[in-house]
Amino acid sequence: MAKADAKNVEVRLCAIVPVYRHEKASRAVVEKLVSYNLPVILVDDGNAPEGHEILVQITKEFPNVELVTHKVNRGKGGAVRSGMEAAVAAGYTHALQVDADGQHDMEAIPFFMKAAKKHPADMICGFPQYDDSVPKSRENGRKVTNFWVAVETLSKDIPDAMCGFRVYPLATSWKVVRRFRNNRMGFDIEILVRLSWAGLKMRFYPIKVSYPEDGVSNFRMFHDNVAISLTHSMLFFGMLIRLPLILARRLFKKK
Ligand SMILES: Nc1nc2c(ncn2[C@@H]2O[C@H](COP(=O)(O)OP(=O)(O)OP(=O)(O)O)[C@@H](O)[C@H]2O)c(=O)[nH]1
Ligand SMILES: [Mg+2]
Repeated sequence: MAKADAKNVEVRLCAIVPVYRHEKASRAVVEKLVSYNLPVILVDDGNAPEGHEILVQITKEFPNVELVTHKVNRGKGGAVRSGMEAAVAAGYTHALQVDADGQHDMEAIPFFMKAAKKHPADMICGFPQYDDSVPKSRENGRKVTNFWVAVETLSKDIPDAMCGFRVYPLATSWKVVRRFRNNRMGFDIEILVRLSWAGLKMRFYPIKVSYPEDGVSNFRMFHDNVAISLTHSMLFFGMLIRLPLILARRLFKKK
């Protein structure tokens, strides 16, 4: 991606916040994003009426916050997809995806904004730095995922594929997202693998992540792990089909 760092590319950045059962925690997240002058697209992913009402209130309270509503829950992937569609339609070039649960260190936002402006064609990803509050099961699940992602991309380009804090260059990402439908938890993984197949450069920067004791997690240990395993099986075969292309690109790049 030699053209990636083109100096005069105009970067119009917004934030996409998918929300399911995190309507209360999302207020602080929105407040922080707005304080950095970021327009926000909140995606209400089929929350109960009281949750929806809270999100409507937030859009009234803060400037530059748009609400996209799903009547029925679609899943995290479905929510980010709708957010991206709205961002592209509104003319944004880049989107910072942030989880609504407030687990990510929001002080890192300016750094990620700068990185996106400096490398507008690249994918800017958070590399989680957990404190002691991270559940062991989640940490181990990530290790398994990251192993499979290395196999699926035949590279170490993606050291973490699950972090919910990242900046998408929308033109490339939306083209890829339109071609697959992974509405659930496998989305975060699948999009990065597919963007890597498409030749996008991945840049990783540390982001602190903590799990508050009273935090709400939607992660369903059995259901979501099965869905993630299916995603990996499909991506593994996807890699086999693309093997000649991936190898040819590597050879060509080395010369
Ligand atoms: N799990 C889940 N999250 C959704 C859904 N729709 C939107 N989201 C949002 O997607 C983000 C990730 O959800 P979390 O429940 O925090 O999932 P996670 O971060 O992978 O899991 P934890 O590591 O346990 O926090 C949050 O902003 C949710 O509000 C959904 O249907 N299921
Ligand atoms: Mg979370």
